[in-house]
Parts: sequence; C-alpha cells; structure tokens
Amino acid sequence: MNSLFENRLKGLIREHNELITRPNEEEALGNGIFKRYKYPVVTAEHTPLFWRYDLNPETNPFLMERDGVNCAFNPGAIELNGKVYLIVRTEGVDRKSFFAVAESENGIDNFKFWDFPILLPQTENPDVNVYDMRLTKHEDGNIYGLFCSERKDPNAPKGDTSSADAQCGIVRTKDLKTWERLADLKTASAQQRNVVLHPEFVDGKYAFYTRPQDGFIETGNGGGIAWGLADNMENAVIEKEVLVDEKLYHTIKEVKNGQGPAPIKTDKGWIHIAHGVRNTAAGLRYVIYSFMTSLEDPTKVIYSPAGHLIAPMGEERVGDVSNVVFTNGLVVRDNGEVLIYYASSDTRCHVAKTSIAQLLDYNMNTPKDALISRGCVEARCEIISKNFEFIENCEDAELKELLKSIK
Ligand code: M1P
Repeated sequence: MNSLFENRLKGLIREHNELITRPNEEEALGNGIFKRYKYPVVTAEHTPLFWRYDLNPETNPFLMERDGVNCAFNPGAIELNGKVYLIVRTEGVDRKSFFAVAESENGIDNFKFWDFPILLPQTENPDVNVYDMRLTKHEDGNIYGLFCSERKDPNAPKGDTSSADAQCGIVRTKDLKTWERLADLKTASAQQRNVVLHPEFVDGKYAFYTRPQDGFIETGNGGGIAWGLADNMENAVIEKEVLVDEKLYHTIKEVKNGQGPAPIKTDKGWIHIAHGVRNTAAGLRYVIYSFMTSLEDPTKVIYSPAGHLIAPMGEERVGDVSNVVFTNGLVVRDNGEVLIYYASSDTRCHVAKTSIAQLLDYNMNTPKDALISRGCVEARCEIISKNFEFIENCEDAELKELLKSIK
C-alpha cells in the first residue's frame, strides 16, 4: 500500500468517525414552539465511506470517490423499540435518489447508516427515481412506506427530455429490512406527490392524504391537500378526492402545499405538519406549517395558525434547491416529545424538537391568517394591548421593571 493511499484512508476514516459521533447541541432559547439543533443530523458525508470509495489500493491507487453521494435529505421517520430510524432520501452524484436507513438511539445525533441501502422491489414499470417516503404504522399491523415514483412522461413531445410523471409508490414492511412492493396508488388525478397514509381505518377503509396535481411541478386545479379512501392496499384505488387544506392567495401556501408525515392523534384533534410553497422573485420558497383536523371528521380543519412553523434560516437557506425546508418524517416519543425531521434546501437533514403540548398550544392559540394586512395588524394590536395590560397589572415589582424596559 502506498503511503499516499494509507494516509488519505486514515484521514478519511478519522474525519468520518468524528462526524458521525459528534454530539449535537440544542439552541438555548428558541421561539418557545420548537428548538433547533446546531448540526444537521444526517448529511451526504454521513453515508459510509465504503459506499463511496473503492477501498482497495490495487484498483483505486488515488483513493478517489467512485460512486459519490450528493445529498441526504427529506427523510421518513419511525420509532421502533425505542430507537429512531430515518429512511433517508439519499441522492447519488448521478441525480438518482434511493432510500437508505440511518438509526440513532436518541434521534438527535449519532445517526449511522445501515451497511446497504434499500434495494426497492419494482413494479412491472420500473421507477426512474424514488423519493420522500412517508412511513405510517397502520392499525392493520403493518408499516407502510408511501413515496414518489417518478418516470419519464410518456406523453412528452419528442425532444422534451425533462417532463416527468409523478405517482405514489407503496411498500410495506414490519422491520424496515424486508419490503413488499404493492401496486402504485390509482386516483383520478393526472399526477400525485406527497401522498400519506392515515394511521387508522376510516369507515373500514384505508384513508390517504393526497395532493392531486395537473402536471409534474404545477398543481394547477389540484387545489391543496386532499383526502380519499381505498378498499385495500394491495391495489389501492381512490375514486373521489375531497379537499382538506386548500392553497390560498397571498399565504405561505399560495402556489402549492403538501402533507408532511402522517398526522399525530391527540384528544383535541389530529396535528398535521405540512409544507407550503409560495413564489418570489428568487424562485419558490418552501416552508413548514401546521394545522389540525377534527377527530370526528378528519377532512375538517379545526385550527389553522397563520404563517410558517419552520422557515429556512442561516445555512438552511442554501443548497441544491435553495430557500427550502421540507418535512416528511417525525416521531412522537413516550414522554410526548416530538422530533420533526426536516431537510434544508434539498441537501441535508435536521431535527427540530417540540412536544404535543407545544404543538397543541401553537395550533389552538396562534392567530389565524386574516388574509388582509389590516386584519393582521388588528390581531397584532390585540396581543400588544393585552401585554400592556399585563405589564400594568404585574404584581412582581422586579418583573414589572424588567417588562417596562422592553417598552
Ligand atoms: O425542491 C423542493 C421540493 O419539491 C417537491 O415538493 P412539491 O411536490 O411540493 O413541489 C419535492 O420534490 C420535494 O422532494 C422537494 O424537496
């Protein structure tokens, strides 16, 4: 073995081991709704060296990357036997995404990829690209993974080598090791992305959140996050989609939106974490937002706080597709803690820590979008007036002085 190879190998191993064992650090104050962490939880550099390099000095004397990984983002998430597993959308330098499992004891740091990525079983019509798996522990006893299966648009005119057709692929598993591929979901919509399985039967049927869309990028008349029922999962067919959370003019979901992970059941309703997209002079801006639906009628929105829950900040703003945060995975821990896994700018994965109590408070007490500036100012003035009253009536003299100092 030449010394160049040996030194480089030792350096790479040291660097990699430091990265995947580095403790993460929670931010000090946050906004009271959730806490960010200092470091991304999974990046392209977290993928094992033996995925990317030929480690044999005979066949790779320069120890060069033979099969590079470009990014690791949009992970599905699940907790099993106390551990957190991410099904990471891993993208090779060849632009193809694939799924790979990374696991961690605490869900905050020390994520380690399993030795091999998932060799996804195919239907008779092979996927060209697969991404954004949403995992649902369904009450039928299975774990379902719904993901976007993308193929070249068969109706694209000659010379158009970029138009695609997006549909919902479905797999199921019990252990994340053995995956059974089921038929793609069928709906009346031309294309589907961001489809998520509801965890419970509704009227004895499987219930889905869908995102009907006219084309690959444009949702067009699709209208927003929709809902539909199917008799079975083996050949799931949704005859009718009804709108649950529509896209709206001059909001964070003006252009389109999509359900994130499967919703969280609480005694006050289902908590949803979703993404909303608006257009700007700098291109599309993706943020994460939340809303709640009724336990009695999951198609009915009962709380809808204005604006975003998480927007891209700092280094999150820059990446392969800049100005994007996107989520399709979360876990709820036994103590009510909620870990939201989100990706920034289609490049890396982060975690935001909150709780069911915080998400309920946020949803139920944040002002709704008044949809006009005057209405938003009225809502803000109400908060200001109430605060002034609180400061005036504060009986703790020291706190009152401190509060007065911010006026
Ligand atoms: O590039 C941003 C996101 O774009 C798509 O989301 P949507 O379907 O709402 O447009 C997805 O491809 C997603 O993976 C990606 O992060």
